[in-house]
Amino acid sequence: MTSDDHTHDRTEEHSGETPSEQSTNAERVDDEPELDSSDTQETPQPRADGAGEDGGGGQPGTSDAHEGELDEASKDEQLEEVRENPSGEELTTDHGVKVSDTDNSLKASERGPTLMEDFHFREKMTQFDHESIPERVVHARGTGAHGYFQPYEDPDLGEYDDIADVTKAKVLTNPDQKTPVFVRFSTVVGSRGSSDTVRDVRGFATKFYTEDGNWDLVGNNMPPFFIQDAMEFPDLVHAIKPEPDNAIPQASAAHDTFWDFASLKPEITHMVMWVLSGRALPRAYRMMQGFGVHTFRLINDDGESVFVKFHWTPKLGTHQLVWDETTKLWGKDSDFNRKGLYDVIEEGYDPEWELGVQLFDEEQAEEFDFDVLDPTKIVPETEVPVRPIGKLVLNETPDNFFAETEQVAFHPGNVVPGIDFSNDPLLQGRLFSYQDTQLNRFGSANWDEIPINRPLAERHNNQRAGFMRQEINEGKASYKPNSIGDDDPQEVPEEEGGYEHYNEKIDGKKIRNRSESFQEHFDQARLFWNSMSEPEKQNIVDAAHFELGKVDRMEIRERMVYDLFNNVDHEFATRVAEGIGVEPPDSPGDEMPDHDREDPSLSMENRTPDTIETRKIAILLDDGFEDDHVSELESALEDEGARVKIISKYLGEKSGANGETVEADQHHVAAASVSFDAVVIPGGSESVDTLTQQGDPKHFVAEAFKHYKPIAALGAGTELLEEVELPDIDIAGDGDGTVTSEGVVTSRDGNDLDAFAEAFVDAIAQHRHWGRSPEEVPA
Ligand code: HDE
Repeated sequence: MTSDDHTHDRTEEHSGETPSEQSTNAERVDDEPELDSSDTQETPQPRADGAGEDGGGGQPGTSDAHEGELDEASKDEQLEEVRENPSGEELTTDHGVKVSDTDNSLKASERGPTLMEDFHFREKMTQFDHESIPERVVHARGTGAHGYFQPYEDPDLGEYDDIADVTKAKVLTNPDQKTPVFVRFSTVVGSRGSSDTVRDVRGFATKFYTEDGNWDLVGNNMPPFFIQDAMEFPDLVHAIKPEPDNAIPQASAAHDTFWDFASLKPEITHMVMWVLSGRALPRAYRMMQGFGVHTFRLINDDGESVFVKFHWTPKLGTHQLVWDETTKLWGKDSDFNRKGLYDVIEEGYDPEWELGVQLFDEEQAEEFDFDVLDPTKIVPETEVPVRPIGKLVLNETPDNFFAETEQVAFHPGNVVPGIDFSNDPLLQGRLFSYQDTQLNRFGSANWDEIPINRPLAERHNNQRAGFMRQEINEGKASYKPNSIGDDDPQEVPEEEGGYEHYNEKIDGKKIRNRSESFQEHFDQARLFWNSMSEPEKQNIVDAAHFELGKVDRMEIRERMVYDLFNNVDHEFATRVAEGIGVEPPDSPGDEMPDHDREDPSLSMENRTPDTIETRKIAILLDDGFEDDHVSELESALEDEGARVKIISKYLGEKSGANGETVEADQHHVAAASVSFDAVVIPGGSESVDTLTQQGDPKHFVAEAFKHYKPIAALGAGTELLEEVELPDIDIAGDGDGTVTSEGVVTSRDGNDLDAFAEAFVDAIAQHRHWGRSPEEVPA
């Protein structure tokens, strides 16, 4: 479905009209002029309670007074009021004057100078000159999607058997309610035009448009953070961003200033382990976990509180790319993650995550050997299990990137009754920073009036003015207390839904210091290392070789090895040292924790559900391919939810040996193995002969092998694999049937296609085959 089709579908679904039949605000002006003096752009909405003239009311362009039940479609309906669709319309200026010529400026004679009175030229150019707004200082590059969140009907919540006991947040407890959401995923360090697949943390920010106001859960794809106090954030970001003298490198931590900062900040060690791991190279946004990071509070109707950590778990599993693959993607498919999300939703697959909570009370928190207010620590799942409470589904791409994805503005301070903050000093600092950063990006405190940020819940207050104010607030009284407007809008007691902060008792002296309970930095870094499989450990070591190998100053590399890594694990420090010219340490560091604890939930290898849904599979062929191999394998893979693309030297129709034809979706100039999850070489001697004479197909297979991806070959296709020479891999011979060897599935006779397809689907579900030794493969 094209994006146009998509837009039309949605419009029809909600209004029963096609866009050109509708009378939106923008179009009404262009329609046949049946205007009269009372025709306003928006009919003011009466207050829900029917109160007098001083109480809020309608808001031009976008109503936020959502009357009646809120449902999955509510945000879309609200946005519909500001959608503009030019199809079939006449060109006008911003002020509605029809334009006769938009190619030629108004000149004094044919070859003369342009005239100042050309209002159309001035308006067009002014708009263009002002098209950019400041990019986000961090998380500049991203993509977004609409969807909904719905609590499960029957949450399996263990000792807290009903989450309504611990929170009054309806968004988390009412299974009959689908709350609309907008989610934005992002990289952190790179600027807006950087590559998607850099080694970096990923943002996972969700705006819930709840009936009680907006709740923003602004999280990351890794559960700890780099630093403990918001005061350090500008230093962290200055260190990791391009260096100030030459603005190099872009979107990378691999340079002296970041590792200089890191080597002097032992609190960063735990997060650095995550960033060196495959977590920093997500295969897709839809295959990535999300975390609220901080400890938050849930509050129930009685004002009681429990601590909570939020977890998003993707239905498709948590999967990674490998480093060599990511660097090739920078050039060949630099929108890999952004396009991946857009494409699957447009193709009709709706990515899904489960929201889980870890709940623990103050007494339990006291028992942990870390402080739950310290954001460099996680609450291990071995201590507190994650309890699933609902699902997030993303099912609509935005209509306009700027209006929605660029202008969406998150703020961790947006909470609703039932959800509250903890005293985590990082979270506390964020509560200031996000409002402040939006003022910089939008130049106005009215950023909340932009349609994508506007709540669905009603809002009424005495704010009236400021740059780009959209609402026309009626009445004289814009202050409280007032008598001339019945003292409206009225405050709301807590029992009736007014937000009350948790009544925490605080008693202490003002102090600029770091708590004693924040001083241990290596225990959980070691837990992470212990929990990795050997290939995951090797990935971390390789990443450290790259990152620290880019650091010019020896003393920085030494500090990382001796002061940080050697306090995590001696063997790890030794393996890193060997690759970066640092003398390996003699013995473990003094602060290395004495434990061998593991938490299986930390390894991505334990997050691989048995599914191949949305994986992209390449079939390489040319004229003379074995018809059955292609048609049967293609339908077997598509039945399992995979997306299959035919790749050949040139685009166009390809003929099978038995007369069937297929259309090549991509040609070798544009297609690369790094954009796919697996590759198939079907039989057919003529097709395989052609492929064998070309470099591209052989390179495709060798590179897929190097990146540990599943490979399948049938009949003569097996000869191509033999030619590529895949080390230590068994290829099927005559009479062997289907042979699977480290994710390489082959059958020389190609007879039992059902069994073959099943073996290949299994290999794809495993994602990557780490048992291979691809070092000597030259791809
Ligand atoms: Fe952010 N962060 N952050 N951050 N952050 C921003 O806000 C900040 C932190 C996160 O898709 C900025 O609107 C401070 C943790 C995401 O629009 C800014 C501190 C976590 C996004 C800001 C942190 C995050 C941001 C930049 C330390 C995970 C992108 C533009 C105290 C829990 C949201 C903007 C989007 C964006 C400040 C730490 C996640 C400058 C001061 C921890 C996902 O306000």
